[in-house]
Amino acid sequence: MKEGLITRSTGKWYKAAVDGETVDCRLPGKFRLREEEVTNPLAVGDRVTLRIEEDGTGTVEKIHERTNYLPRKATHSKRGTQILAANIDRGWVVVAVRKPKFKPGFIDRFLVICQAYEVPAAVIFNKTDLAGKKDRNRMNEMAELYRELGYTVHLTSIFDKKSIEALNENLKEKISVFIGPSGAGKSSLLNAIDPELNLRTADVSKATTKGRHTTTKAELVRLQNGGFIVDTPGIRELGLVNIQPYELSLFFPEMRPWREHCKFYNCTHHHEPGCGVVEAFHEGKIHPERYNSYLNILESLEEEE
Ligand SMILES: Nc1nc2c(ncn2[C@@H]2O[C@H](COP(=O)(O)OP(=O)(O)O)[C@@H](O)[C@H]2O)c(=O)[nH]1
Ligand SMILES: [Mg+2]
Ligand SMILES: [Zn+2]
Repeated sequence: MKEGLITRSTGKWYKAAVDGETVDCRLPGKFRLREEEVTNPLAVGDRVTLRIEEDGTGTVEKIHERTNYLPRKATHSKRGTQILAANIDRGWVVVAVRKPKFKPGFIDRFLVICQAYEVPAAVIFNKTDLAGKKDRNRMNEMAELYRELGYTVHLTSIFDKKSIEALNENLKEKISVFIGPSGAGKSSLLNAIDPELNLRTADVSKATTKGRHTTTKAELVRLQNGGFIVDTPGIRELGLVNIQPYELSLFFPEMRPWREHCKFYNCTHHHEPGCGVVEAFHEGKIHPERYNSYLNILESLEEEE
């Protein structure tokens, strides 16, 4: 018996990393039959016990319990939650200071997803080399804000060796997910960390034009530093699943303590009288951009209902 880590889960055969090697493996039918909420029984990031056959392939004997996972937005044809990746040590949201234009709301949406699924989250502000003085001030303010909320923050540029080294250090021996708008520099950062990866990078102008969106199947890519990274899935694949509007503030760490001061248990901290969160906001205890993101996400949750 060998312990393996699932690195690919498309088609009939799976791939697993076993002692630094890649083993093709099969999943016996009994695992598929289990009636569960989740539609894919085995996802990238899953840890398994394998029986190695004479031909060198593996048979999954046991799927170990997941510490966490990130959901993939369900397609209409399938019921239940699809798993994007399991056992994630850290979810990184990667945004560029400039090119493409910085949109703070994107960060908050991803942080909420991570918070809801118990995935430790971090933020990367990339392309610091393009920042003017104003950008730099704004970036430092945002970095400070997120650090105060408890998130790891890195300011990076592919031209700044030190910043790449620091990021590399944080990905060592871990399973990480990079997510961010097309053109933010995710592939470039990974190439800078590990040139052998040789991932395709694209110009922002090309990357943002319509139709260029390619749905990549989630795959765990091995880094030379012993870490694994989920090869950047499309943003559209990540959904806010199963969150009720009145629960949303649970996933904003700075709002959580004020919720108990709300008059209504199902307060959405929007229009309700006697709202502890809105009061805290007026007292300057919640950053206006974060409250604004909260309202935007709330609106999209209410639309989904
Ligand atoms: N100036 C600058 N350009 C960068 C940096 N990182 C990436 N780029 C450029 O941004 C473009 C998009 O990068 P890419 O890695 O394909 O972004 P992805 O879509 O997030 O994977 C490419 O033209 C890169 O050369 C950076 O730190 N500074
Ligand atoms: Mg890319
Ligand atoms: Zn409230």
